[in-house]
Amino acid sequence: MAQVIAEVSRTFNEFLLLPNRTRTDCSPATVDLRTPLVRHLAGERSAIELGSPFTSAIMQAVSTPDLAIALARNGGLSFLHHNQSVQDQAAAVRQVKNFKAGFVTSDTNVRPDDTLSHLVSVMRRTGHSTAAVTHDGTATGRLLGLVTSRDFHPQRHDLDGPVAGRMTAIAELPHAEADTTLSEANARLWDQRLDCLPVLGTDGHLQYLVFRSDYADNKRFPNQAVDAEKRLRVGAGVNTHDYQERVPALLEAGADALCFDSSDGYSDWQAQALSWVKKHYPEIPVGGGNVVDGEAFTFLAEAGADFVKVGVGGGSICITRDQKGIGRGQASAVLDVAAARDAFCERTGEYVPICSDGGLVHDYHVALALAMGADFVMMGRYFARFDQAAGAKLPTRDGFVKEYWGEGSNRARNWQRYGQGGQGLIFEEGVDGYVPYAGDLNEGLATTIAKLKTTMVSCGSVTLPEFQSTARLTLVSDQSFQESHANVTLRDTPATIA
Ligand code: RVP
Repeated sequence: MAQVIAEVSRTFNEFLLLPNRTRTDCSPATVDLRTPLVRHLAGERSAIELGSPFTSAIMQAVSTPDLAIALARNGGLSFLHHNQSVQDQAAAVRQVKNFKAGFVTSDTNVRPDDTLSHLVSVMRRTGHSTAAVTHDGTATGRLLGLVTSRDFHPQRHDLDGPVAGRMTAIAELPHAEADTTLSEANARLWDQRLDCLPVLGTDGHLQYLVFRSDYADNKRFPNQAVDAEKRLRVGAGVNTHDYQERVPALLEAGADALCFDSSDGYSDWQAQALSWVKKHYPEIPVGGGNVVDGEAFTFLAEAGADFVKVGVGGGSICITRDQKGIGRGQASAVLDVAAARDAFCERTGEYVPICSDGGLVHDYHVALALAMGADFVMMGRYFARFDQAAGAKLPTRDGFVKEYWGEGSNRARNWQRYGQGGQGLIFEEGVDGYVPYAGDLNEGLATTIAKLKTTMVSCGSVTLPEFQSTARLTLVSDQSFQESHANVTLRDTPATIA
């Protein structure tokens, strides 16, 4: 007869945090959201730490290079999806690794013999008013000068004349060497009262432009997740089918961490794949999952996983529970796996971080997941709402929405993630839908981080380990759940007030 686990399977909505005493040293400004990403010795620091405990889902609709850049600048990490060719995924990793904050690849470029009217049309197309004049009109050609919209006027100058006649030539143009840091470039912009500083390679070819107008933006991200060379960090999803080809290509492209991505990671396939990576590429951290109980966590940790993802069936686009009857409430899953993580650490002296993946509906669910022992969270729906995600932004009667579809939907057909036998999906495990549009990731995530910090302050914690070890949770009844919400008629609800 099957074993029935006595404990009910619970979700985040069934819990609330109790406030703890808030000390005077405890304020949002002193809260430190740093968290370990990968396996490390207990009491030591993880080789990769995130500045904030957020990762974006390994999904077509979510983790684009643009989103990875924005999230890493905010201290988190994206895992670029593997539902694309090895070459395309490696190129996406390269795009993130090549990003240099404040160093812009010029998109407005002309040749010296191009006419001013051509320049006007290029500026109109890009919306930018500074153009690089290079020998071949490309972003990386030999720089001959800069020309801006202030250098000519259609009524004063002959628009059929060449750009060279109005540009500031390279001989008179302050410029920087390739190894210039952003703070050195910014210092020159201000000291020499420049609007733009070109950065050149040794052969005089243009590499980047640094703009004074980006200065405030560059100061905005004190918490970036960067590698030893100050490049933004990025992760990549892999699967148990083509990993022997995919893993080396992703490493070559510069991925900082990999993660086996499966709707059910408690399998010999995943253990074999983890061991293969550990044997051939011991230097690259690799995570596993997804699991929902301690037994499965221990299995993957022993197989070499450097972190383990928790969650089956809770994703907002996921219908695995409806289709297969497999899954577990996310709160119960995280609590069970966190206990196994601590027991594993006690036994081996090694701490293997865990990630709560999927099913985070409200911002406060992030705090609950962390309090329950998750070291970081992974979110799909949350990030899919932002400009930087892949889905199209579409107008509706009430505003905008973004497309968001599951990896197990017919649209994504990520059969490598779902063990249905053979190459293809026999039935869908995900849906294709819309989420409310939420604008720029930087602004949305700042609000979520502000809420998380104030929750931690109410719980008397300034670090995540402190939060995890001191948080007190209570189960809520249906009645107290209802009491949690506003209990008045809201102003923007049409209603007759008696
Ligand atoms: P959510 O944040 O609730 O949108 O959930 C995202 C998670 O859902 C992903 O990280 C992944 O684990 C899971 N997922 C992705 N696609 C599907 C599916 O099609 N069923 N599920």
